[in-house]
Amino acid sequence: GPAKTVDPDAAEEFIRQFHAEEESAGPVRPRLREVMLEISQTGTYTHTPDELTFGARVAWRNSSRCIGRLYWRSMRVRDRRRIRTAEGVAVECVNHLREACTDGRIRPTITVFAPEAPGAPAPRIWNEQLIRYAGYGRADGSVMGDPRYADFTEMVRYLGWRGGEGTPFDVLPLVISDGTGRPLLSEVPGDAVVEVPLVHPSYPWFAELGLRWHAVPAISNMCLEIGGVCYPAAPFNGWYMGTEIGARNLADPDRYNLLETVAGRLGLETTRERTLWRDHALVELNVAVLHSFEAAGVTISDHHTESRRFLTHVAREEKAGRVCPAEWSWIVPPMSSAATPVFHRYYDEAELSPAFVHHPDAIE
Ligand code: HEM
Ligand code: NRG
Repeated sequence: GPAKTVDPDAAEEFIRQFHAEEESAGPVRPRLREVMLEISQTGTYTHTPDELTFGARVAWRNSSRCIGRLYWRSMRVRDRRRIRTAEGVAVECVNHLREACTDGRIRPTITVFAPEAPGAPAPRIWNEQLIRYAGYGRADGSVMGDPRYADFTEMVRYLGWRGGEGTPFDVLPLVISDGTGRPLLSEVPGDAVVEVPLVHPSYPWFAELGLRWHAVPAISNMCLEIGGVCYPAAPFNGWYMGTEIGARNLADPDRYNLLETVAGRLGLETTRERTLWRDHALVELNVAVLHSFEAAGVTISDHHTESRRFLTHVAREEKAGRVCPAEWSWIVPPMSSAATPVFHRYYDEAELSPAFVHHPDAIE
Protein backbone atom coordinates (compact mmCIF):
# COMPACT_ATOMS: atom_id res chain seq x y z
CA GLY A 1 0.00 0.00 0.00
CA PRO A 2 1.02 3.69 0.10
CA ALA A 3 4.05 4.26 2.32
CA LYS A 4 3.36 5.84 5.67
CA THR A 5 5.28 8.76 7.11
CA VAL A 6 8.54 7.70 8.77
CA ASP A 7 8.33 7.35 12.56
CA PRO A 8 10.52 10.21 13.92
CA ASP A 9 11.38 8.18 17.04
CA ALA A 10 12.75 5.33 14.94
CA ALA A 11 14.76 7.82 12.90
CA GLU A 12 16.16 9.49 16.02
CA GLU A 13 17.13 6.19 17.61
CA PHE A 14 19.04 5.13 14.51
CA ILE A 15 20.82 8.46 14.04
CA ARG A 16 21.88 8.39 17.71
CA GLN A 17 23.12 4.81 17.36
CA PHE A 18 25.13 5.67 14.25
CA HIS A 19 26.80 8.63 15.94
CA ALA A 20 27.45 6.64 19.12
CA GLU A 21 29.11 3.71 17.32
CA GLU A 22 30.98 5.62 14.60
CA GLU A 23 33.34 8.24 15.95
CA SER A 24 33.95 9.65 12.47
CA ALA A 25 30.28 10.61 12.20
CA GLY A 26 30.72 13.95 13.99
CA PRO A 27 28.18 15.69 16.22
CA VAL A 28 24.68 14.23 16.33
CA ARG A 29 22.62 17.35 17.10
CA PRO A 30 22.82 19.13 13.73
CA ARG A 31 22.13 15.89 11.86
CA LEU A 32 19.10 15.15 14.07
CA ARG A 33 17.69 18.61 13.41
CA GLU A 34 18.18 18.11 9.67
CA VAL A 35 16.46 14.69 9.71
CA MET A 36 13.47 15.95 11.73
CA LEU A 37 13.02 18.89 9.38
CA GLU A 38 13.13 16.62 6.33
CA ILE A 39 10.57 14.24 7.88
CA SER A 40 8.21 17.09 8.71
CA GLN A 41 8.46 18.45 5.18
CA THR A 42 8.44 15.24 3.11
CA GLY A 43 7.28 12.43 5.39
CA THR A 44 10.63 10.67 5.07
CA TYR A 45 14.37 11.38 5.08
CA THR A 46 17.44 10.39 3.11
CA HIS A 47 20.23 8.39 4.71
CA THR A 48 23.75 9.62 4.00
CA PRO A 49 25.92 7.01 2.25
CA ASP A 50 27.72 6.35 5.56
CA GLU A 51 24.41 5.91 7.39
CA LEU A 52 23.22 3.48 4.74
CA THR A 53 26.42 1.42 4.91
CA PHE A 54 26.34 1.32 8.69
CA GLY A 55 22.63 0.52 8.76
CA ALA A 56 22.92 -2.40 6.32
CA ARG A 57 25.88 -3.89 8.17
CA VAL A 58 24.13 -3.60 11.53
CA ALA A 59 21.00 -5.20 10.04
CA TRP A 60 23.21 -8.22 9.28
CA ARG A 61 24.71 -8.06 12.79
CA ASN A 62 21.16 -8.15 14.17
CA SER A 63 20.02 -11.14 12.05
CA SER A 64 19.38 -13.58 14.86
CA ARG A 65 18.98 -16.57 12.53
CA CYS A 66 22.35 -16.10 10.85
CA ILE A 67 25.38 -18.13 11.91
CA GLY A 68 27.64 -16.22 9.49
CA ARG A 69 27.80 -12.87 11.25
CA LEU A 70 31.50 -12.74 12.23
CA TYR A 71 32.36 -10.68 9.16
CA TRP A 72 29.45 -8.21 9.42
CA ARG A 73 31.78 -5.19 9.33
CA SER A 74 33.23 -6.05 5.94
CA MET A 75 30.04 -6.37 3.90
CA ARG A 76 30.19 -4.35 0.70
CA VAL A 77 27.21 -2.01 0.29
CA ARG A 78 26.17 -1.07 -3.24
CA ASP A 79 24.13 2.13 -3.07
CA ARG A 80 21.61 1.97 -5.92
CA ARG A 81 18.88 4.01 -4.25
CA ARG A 82 18.30 6.06 -7.39
CA ILE A 83 17.16 2.98 -9.27
CA ARG A 84 13.42 2.42 -9.16
CA THR A 85 12.49 0.93 -12.55
CA ALA A 86 12.11 -2.84 -12.93
CA GLU A 87 14.62 -2.86 -15.81
CA GLY A 88 17.16 -0.94 -13.73
CA VAL A 89 16.73 -3.27 -10.79
CA ALA A 90 17.18 -6.34 -13.04
CA VAL A 91 20.42 -4.97 -14.49
CA GLU A 92 21.85 -4.18 -11.07
CA CYS A 93 20.85 -7.56 -9.63
CA VAL A 94 22.88 -9.19 -12.40
CA ASN A 95 25.80 -6.83 -11.74
CA HIS A 96 25.51 -7.69 -8.04
CA LEU A 97 25.90 -11.40 -8.82
CA ARG A 98 28.89 -10.76 -11.08
CA GLU A 99 30.65 -8.60 -8.50
CA ALA A 100 29.82 -10.79 -5.50
CA CYS A 101 31.54 -13.84 -6.98
CA THR A 102 34.72 -13.20 -8.95
CA ASP A 103 36.82 -16.24 -9.87
CA GLY A 104 34.87 -18.20 -7.29
CA ARG A 105 35.76 -15.81 -4.47
CA ILE A 106 32.58 -14.68 -2.75
CA ARG A 107 32.29 -11.33 -1.00
CA PRO A 108 29.34 -10.57 1.26
CA THR A 109 27.50 -7.86 -0.67
CA ILE A 110 24.18 -6.00 -0.55
CA THR A 111 22.57 -3.83 -3.22
CA VAL A 112 20.11 -1.27 -1.88
CA PHE A 113 17.43 0.00 -4.28
CA ALA A 114 14.94 2.86 -3.84
CA PRO A 115 13.19 2.99 -0.46
CA GLU A 116 9.49 3.31 0.18
CA ALA A 117 8.41 6.94 0.41
CA PRO A 118 5.05 8.70 0.63
CA GLY A 119 3.68 8.90 -2.91
CA ALA A 120 6.58 6.96 -4.45
CA PRO A 121 6.23 3.18 -4.54
CA ALA A 122 9.45 1.19 -4.19
CA PRO A 123 10.50 -1.59 -6.56
CA ARG A 124 10.17 -5.17 -5.35
CA ILE A 125 11.84 -8.43 -6.23
CA TRP A 126 9.36 -11.30 -6.11
CA ASN A 127 11.99 -14.06 -6.14
CA GLU A 128 13.02 -15.44 -2.76
CA GLN A 129 16.61 -15.53 -3.98
CA LEU A 130 18.23 -14.11 -7.12
CA ILE A 131 19.23 -17.63 -8.19
CA ARG A 132 16.74 -20.48 -7.67
CA TYR A 133 15.86 -23.59 -9.64
CA ALA A 134 12.47 -24.13 -11.24
CA GLY A 135 10.15 -26.92 -10.15
CA TYR A 136 7.89 -28.31 -12.86
CA GLY A 137 4.79 -30.08 -11.60
CA ARG A 138 4.04 -33.34 -13.39
CA ALA A 139 0.60 -34.87 -13.93
CA ASP A 140 1.25 -37.56 -11.31
CA GLY A 141 1.88 -34.89 -8.65
CA SER A 142 5.67 -35.28 -8.59
CA VAL A 143 7.97 -32.39 -9.41
CA MET A 144 10.97 -32.13 -11.75
CA GLY A 145 13.47 -29.72 -10.17
CA ASP A 146 13.03 -27.94 -6.84
CA PRO A 147 9.55 -28.61 -5.41
CA ARG A 148 9.89 -25.54 -3.21
CA TYR A 149 9.52 -23.36 -6.29
CA ALA A 150 6.73 -25.28 -8.02
CA ASP A 151 4.16 -22.56 -7.28
CA PHE A 152 6.56 -19.78 -8.24
CA THR A 153 7.42 -21.63 -11.45
CA GLU A 154 3.74 -22.00 -12.28
CA MET A 155 3.27 -18.26 -11.68
CA VAL A 156 6.14 -17.19 -13.95
CA ARG A 157 4.87 -19.52 -16.68
CA TYR A 158 1.47 -17.92 -16.31
CA LEU A 159 3.19 -14.52 -16.61
CA GLY A 160 4.69 -15.67 -19.90
CA TRP A 161 8.00 -17.39 -19.07
CA ARG A 162 8.86 -19.83 -21.83
CA GLY A 163 12.51 -20.28 -20.82
CA GLY A 164 13.87 -23.31 -19.01
CA GLU A 165 15.07 -26.43 -20.74
CA GLY A 166 13.16 -28.77 -18.46
CA THR A 167 16.20 -29.94 -16.47
CA PRO A 168 16.13 -30.34 -12.67
CA PHE A 169 18.36 -27.25 -12.43
CA ASP A 170 16.81 -24.55 -14.65
CA VAL A 171 17.51 -21.07 -13.25
CA LEU A 172 14.28 -19.11 -12.79
CA PRO A 173 13.91 -15.62 -14.26
CA LEU A 174 13.91 -12.55 -12.05
CA VAL A 175 10.41 -11.22 -11.42
CA ILE A 176 10.54 -7.54 -10.57
CA SER A 177 7.81 -4.99 -10.14
CA ASP A 178 8.32 -1.23 -10.07
CA GLY A 179 5.56 -1.03 -7.48
CA THR A 180 2.74 -0.24 -9.90
CA GLY A 181 1.66 -2.77 -12.53
CA ARG A 182 2.52 -6.17 -13.92
CA PRO A 183 6.04 -7.34 -13.08
CA LEU A 184 8.95 -7.63 -15.49
CA LEU A 185 10.40 -11.07 -16.25
CA SER A 186 14.13 -11.02 -16.80
CA GLU A 187 16.46 -13.99 -17.46
CA VAL A 188 19.67 -14.08 -15.44
CA PRO A 189 22.49 -14.35 -18.00
CA GLY A 190 24.51 -17.56 -17.73
CA ASP A 191 27.78 -15.79 -16.95
CA ALA A 192 26.21 -14.30 -13.81
CA VAL A 193 25.28 -17.75 -12.47
CA VAL A 194 28.31 -19.59 -11.13
CA GLU A 195 27.41 -23.25 -10.56
CA VAL A 196 29.31 -26.22 -9.22
CA PRO A 197 28.74 -29.74 -10.61
CA LEU A 198 28.83 -32.17 -7.70
CA VAL A 199 31.40 -34.95 -7.54
CA HIS A 200 32.61 -37.13 -4.68
CA PRO A 201 36.28 -37.53 -3.73
CA SER A 202 36.01 -41.35 -3.47
CA TYR A 203 32.96 -42.40 -5.52
CA PRO A 204 33.25 -41.82 -9.27
CA TRP A 205 29.57 -42.79 -9.76
CA PHE A 206 28.49 -39.72 -7.79
CA ALA A 207 29.08 -37.47 -10.82
CA GLU A 208 26.58 -39.57 -12.80
CA LEU A 209 23.79 -38.32 -10.55
CA GLY A 210 24.08 -35.05 -12.48
CA LEU A 211 23.74 -32.88 -9.40
CA ARG A 212 24.85 -29.28 -9.18
CA TRP A 213 24.22 -26.19 -7.08
CA HIS A 214 24.70 -22.47 -7.50
CA ALA A 215 27.60 -20.75 -5.75
CA VAL A 216 25.84 -17.66 -4.42
CA PRO A 217 22.92 -17.62 -1.98
CA ALA A 218 21.34 -14.17 -2.47
CA ILE A 219 18.17 -13.54 -0.48
CA SER A 220 16.07 -11.00 -2.34
CA ASN A 221 12.65 -10.93 -0.65
CA MET A 222 13.51 -9.40 2.72
CA CYS A 223 13.02 -5.74 3.50
CA LEU A 224 15.94 -3.79 4.93
CA GLU A 225 14.65 -1.48 7.67
CA ILE A 226 16.86 1.34 8.88
CA GLY A 227 15.70 4.08 11.22
CA GLY A 228 12.07 3.88 10.15
CA VAL A 229 12.89 3.76 6.42
CA CYS A 230 12.02 0.58 4.54
CA TYR A 231 14.05 -0.68 1.56
CA PRO A 232 11.92 -3.52 0.12
CA ALA A 233 14.43 -4.38 -2.62
CA ALA A 234 17.81 -4.98 -1.00
CA PRO A 235 19.22 -8.35 -2.10
CA PHE A 236 22.21 -9.58 -0.08
CA ASN A 237 24.57 -12.50 -0.25
CA GLY A 238 27.32 -14.27 1.65
CA TRP A 239 28.62 -17.75 0.91
CA TYR A 240 27.07 -21.12 1.57
CA MET A 241 27.58 -23.30 4.60
CA GLY A 242 27.71 -26.79 3.04
CA THR A 243 24.84 -28.22 5.08
CA GLU A 244 22.39 -25.72 3.56
CA ILE A 245 22.86 -27.57 0.28
CA GLY A 246 23.79 -31.10 1.36
CA ALA A 247 21.60 -31.52 4.43
CA ARG A 248 18.58 -29.46 3.36
CA ASN A 249 18.21 -28.44 -0.30
CA LEU A 250 19.27 -31.80 -1.73
CA ALA A 251 18.13 -33.96 1.19
CA ASP A 252 14.82 -32.68 2.55
CA PRO A 253 11.88 -34.94 1.59
CA ASP A 254 10.05 -31.91 0.16
CA ARG A 255 13.10 -30.66 -1.77
CA TYR A 256 15.37 -32.81 -3.98
CA ASN A 257 14.87 -35.77 -1.62
CA LEU A 258 18.09 -37.56 -2.60
CA LEU A 259 18.92 -39.66 0.45
CA GLU A 260 17.43 -42.91 -0.87
CA THR A 261 19.11 -42.43 -4.23
CA VAL A 262 22.52 -41.84 -2.64
CA ALA A 263 22.06 -44.69 -0.16
CA GLY A 264 21.11 -47.00 -3.00
CA ARG A 265 24.27 -46.17 -4.95
CA LEU A 266 26.31 -46.67 -1.78
CA GLY A 267 24.79 -50.14 -1.47
CA LEU A 268 23.43 -49.51 2.01
CA GLU A 269 20.74 -51.58 3.62
CA THR A 270 17.75 -49.22 3.52
CA THR A 271 15.08 -51.59 4.82
CA ARG A 272 15.94 -50.97 8.48
CA GLU A 273 16.38 -47.52 10.05
CA ARG A 274 18.97 -48.80 12.51
CA THR A 275 21.58 -49.30 9.83
CA LEU A 276 21.62 -45.47 9.86
CA TRP A 277 21.61 -45.44 6.08
CA ARG A 278 20.08 -41.96 6.06
CA ASP A 279 22.87 -40.59 8.25
CA HIS A 280 25.53 -42.31 6.15
CA ALA A 281 24.04 -40.95 2.91
CA LEU A 282 23.85 -37.47 4.45
CA VAL A 283 27.53 -37.52 5.29
CA GLU A 284 28.58 -38.62 1.80
CA LEU A 285 26.30 -36.05 0.16
CA ASN A 286 27.78 -33.30 2.32
CA VAL A 287 31.33 -34.50 1.69
CA ALA A 288 30.55 -34.23 -2.03
CA VAL A 289 29.22 -30.65 -1.68
CA LEU A 290 32.25 -29.37 0.27
CA HIS A 291 34.73 -31.26 -1.91
CA SER A 292 33.17 -30.05 -5.17
CA PHE A 293 33.05 -26.37 -4.16
CA GLU A 294 36.63 -26.53 -2.93
CA ALA A 295 37.82 -28.29 -6.10
CA ALA A 296 36.02 -25.65 -8.21
CA GLY A 297 37.65 -22.85 -6.18
CA VAL A 298 34.29 -21.53 -4.95
CA THR A 299 33.99 -20.14 -1.41
CA ILE A 300 32.06 -22.38 0.99
CA SER A 301 32.37 -23.25 4.68
CA ASP A 302 31.66 -26.35 6.72
CA HIS A 303 29.38 -26.31 9.75
CA HIS A 304 32.16 -26.97 12.28
CA THR A 305 34.19 -23.98 11.11
CA GLU A 306 31.17 -21.71 10.79
CA SER A 307 30.02 -22.70 14.30
CA ARG A 308 33.40 -21.81 15.79
CA ARG A 309 33.41 -18.48 13.95
CA PHE A 310 29.95 -17.72 15.29
CA LEU A 311 31.03 -18.24 18.90
CA THR A 312 34.00 -15.95 18.23
CA HIS A 313 31.48 -13.41 16.99
CA VAL A 314 29.31 -13.78 20.11
CA ALA A 315 32.36 -13.28 22.33
CA ARG A 316 33.42 -10.19 20.36
CA GLU A 317 29.97 -8.69 20.60
CA GLU A 318 29.93 -9.23 24.36
CA LYS A 319 33.31 -7.54 24.62
CA ALA A 320 31.90 -4.59 22.69
CA GLY A 321 29.14 -4.35 25.30
CA ARG A 322 26.37 -5.54 23.00
CA VAL A 323 23.99 -8.47 23.17
CA CYS A 324 24.13 -10.81 20.21
CA PRO A 325 20.59 -11.96 19.54
CA ALA A 326 20.36 -15.50 18.20
CA GLU A 327 17.70 -18.14 17.57
CA TRP A 328 19.01 -21.53 18.64
CA SER A 329 16.83 -23.51 16.22
CA TRP A 330 18.21 -21.56 13.24
CA ILE A 331 21.82 -21.29 14.41
CA VAL A 332 22.35 -25.00 15.15
CA PRO A 333 23.36 -26.83 11.94
CA PRO A 334 20.98 -29.47 10.55
CA MET A 335 23.47 -32.33 10.87
CA SER A 336 25.89 -33.48 13.57
CA SER A 337 24.35 -30.73 15.70
CA ALA A 338 25.82 -31.74 19.06
CA ALA A 339 29.25 -32.17 17.46
CA THR A 340 29.31 -28.39 16.90
CA PRO A 341 29.93 -26.00 19.81
CA VAL A 342 26.88 -23.81 19.04
CA PHE A 343 24.59 -26.66 20.20
CA HIS A 344 25.74 -26.60 23.82
CA ARG A 345 24.45 -23.24 24.98
CA TYR A 346 21.56 -20.81 24.91
CA TYR A 347 21.39 -17.39 23.32
CA ASP A 348 19.80 -14.01 23.95
CA GLU A 349 16.67 -13.49 21.92
CA ALA A 350 15.93 -9.91 20.96
CA GLU A 351 14.62 -8.03 17.96
CA LEU A 352 16.99 -5.20 17.27
CA SER A 353 16.96 -2.53 14.59
CA PRO A 354 18.19 -2.00 11.84
CA ALA A 355 16.90 -5.36 10.61
CA PHE A 356 15.99 -7.58 7.70
CA VAL A 357 12.30 -8.41 7.91
CA HIS A 358 9.95 -10.63 5.98
CA HIS A 359 7.07 -8.46 4.87
CA PRO A 360 3.65 -9.95 5.55
CA ASP A 361 3.03 -10.52 1.84
CA ALA A 362 3.33 -6.91 0.85
CA ILE A 363 2.65 -7.53 -2.85
CA GLU A 364 -0.44 -5.44 -3.52
C1 HEM B 1 20.25 -17.08 7.67
C2 HEM B 1 24.81 -18.54 6.91
C3 HEM B 1 25.87 -14.13 5.21
C4 HEM B 1 21.55 -12.53 6.71
C5 HEM B 1 21.39 -17.86 7.53
C6 HEM B 1 21.41 -19.29 7.66
C7 HEM B 1 22.68 -19.70 7.46
C8 HEM B 1 23.47 -18.53 7.19
C9 HEM B 1 23.22 -21.14 7.50
C10 HEM B 1 20.21 -20.19 7.99
C11 HEM B 1 19.54 -20.45 6.66
C12 HEM B 1 18.54 -21.53 6.66
O1 HEM B 1 18.48 -22.34 7.60
O2 HEM B 1 17.82 -21.59 5.66
C13 HEM B 1 25.49 -17.46 6.41
C14 HEM B 1 26.85 -17.53 5.94
C15 HEM B 1 27.16 -16.31 5.46
C16 HEM B 1 25.99 -15.45 5.62
C17 HEM B 1 27.76 -18.77 5.98
C18 HEM B 1 28.50 -15.97 4.87
C19 HEM B 1 29.03 -14.77 4.89
C20 HEM B 1 24.77 -13.32 5.43
C21 HEM B 1 24.65 -11.95 4.99
C22 HEM B 1 23.44 -11.50 5.44
C23 HEM B 1 22.80 -12.59 6.13
C24 HEM B 1 25.68 -11.19 4.18
C25 HEM B 1 22.78 -10.14 5.28
C26 HEM B 1 23.47 -9.04 4.98
C27 HEM B 1 20.82 -13.64 7.08
C28 HEM B 1 19.42 -13.59 7.41
C29 HEM B 1 19.04 -14.91 7.67
C30 HEM B 1 20.23 -15.72 7.51
C31 HEM B 1 18.51 -12.34 7.43
C32 HEM B 1 17.62 -15.41 8.03
C33 HEM B 1 16.87 -15.69 6.74
C34 HEM B 1 15.42 -16.06 6.98
O3 HEM B 1 14.82 -15.61 7.97
O4 HEM B 1 14.88 -16.82 6.14
N1 HEM B 1 22.65 -17.41 7.25
N2 HEM B 1 25.02 -16.19 6.22
N3 HEM B 1 23.64 -13.67 6.10
N4 HEM B 1 21.29 -14.92 7.17
FE1 HEM B 1 23.21 -15.50 6.89
N1 NRG C 1 19.33 -21.83 3.13
C1 NRG C 1 19.21 -21.02 1.96
C2 NRG C 1 19.99 -19.73 2.09
C3 NRG C 1 19.71 -18.95 3.35
C4 NRG C 1 20.78 -17.96 3.69
N2 NRG C 1 22.10 -18.54 3.77
C5 NRG C 1 23.24 -17.87 3.54
N3 NRG C 1 23.07 -16.55 3.31
N4 NRG C 1 24.35 -18.50 3.52
C6 NRG C 1 19.70 -21.81 0.74
O1 NRG C 1 19.74 -21.29 -0.37
O2 NRG C 1 20.08 -22.96 0.89
N5 NRG C 1 24.00 -15.74 2.85
O3 NRG C 1 23.69 -14.52 2.67
O4 NRG C 1 25.15 -16.16 2.64
